[in-house]
Amino acid sequence: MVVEVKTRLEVMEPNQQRVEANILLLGAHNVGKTALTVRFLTRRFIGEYGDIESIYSRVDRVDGQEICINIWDSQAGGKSGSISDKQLQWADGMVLVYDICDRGSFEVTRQQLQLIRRSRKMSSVPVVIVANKRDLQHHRRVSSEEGHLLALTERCGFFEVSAAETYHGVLLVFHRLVDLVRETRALRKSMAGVRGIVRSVSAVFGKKRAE
Ligand SMILES: Nc1nc2c(ncn2[C@@H]2O[C@H](COP(=O)(O)OP(=O)(O)O)[C@@H](O)[C@H]2O)c(=O)[nH]1
Ligand SMILES: [Mg+2]
Repeated sequence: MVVEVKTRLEVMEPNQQRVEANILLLGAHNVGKTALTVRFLTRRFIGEYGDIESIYSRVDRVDGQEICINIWDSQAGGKSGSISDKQLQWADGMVLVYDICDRGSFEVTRQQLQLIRRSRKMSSVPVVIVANKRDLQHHRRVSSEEGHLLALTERCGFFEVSAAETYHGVLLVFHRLVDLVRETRALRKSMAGVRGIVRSVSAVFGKKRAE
């Protein structure tokens, strides 16, 4: 069961258009998905989190535009790294989280990226990879370079953060992804416009040739 939690942090002015961004958090168990979500929503790090799958909402202002950020803090993933069709359909952008101290979790991220890039609908969805728990340097099992390289080859954003230590790094992750979602939407819209023009031009010239 997925629980929906709506947190209204700002009141919207009348007649203002609200933009929504659905962000799906994926990754192996225990990498800090809920810790990152709670940090972003409340600025706090609590330490222990339950295992309730939830969708949270926060209204934010990014580049002067009001945007409702919906975050699906998933429980799926595990070793298989599976992602449901419902999740794929819902998401406008994805955060793939691994724990720098857990090599297995990095492999789950790799598998999930392959699943996403192979899915026809999702191959161009904006993705940000998050290497979490950077405060635990002495237990590190995945180097920053490996994370960077994966992000570079798969055309993703990359951040190393500590949900335990800072709010700012976590805020940057979500805001970067929201930026990427907006850029992707604008690109799709202009592509649709160009396709429309091409269709109209071919219709006119096609008709002329037929006459
Ligand atoms: N040291 C450290 N521990 C963290 C960090 N983020 C999460 N944790 C801990 O890792 C454990 C799993 O976190 P949780 O958010 O429940 O992981 P999830 O299963 O991916 O949702 C918890 O004990 C958290 O306190 C971090 O940045 N640093
Ligand atoms: Mg969790």
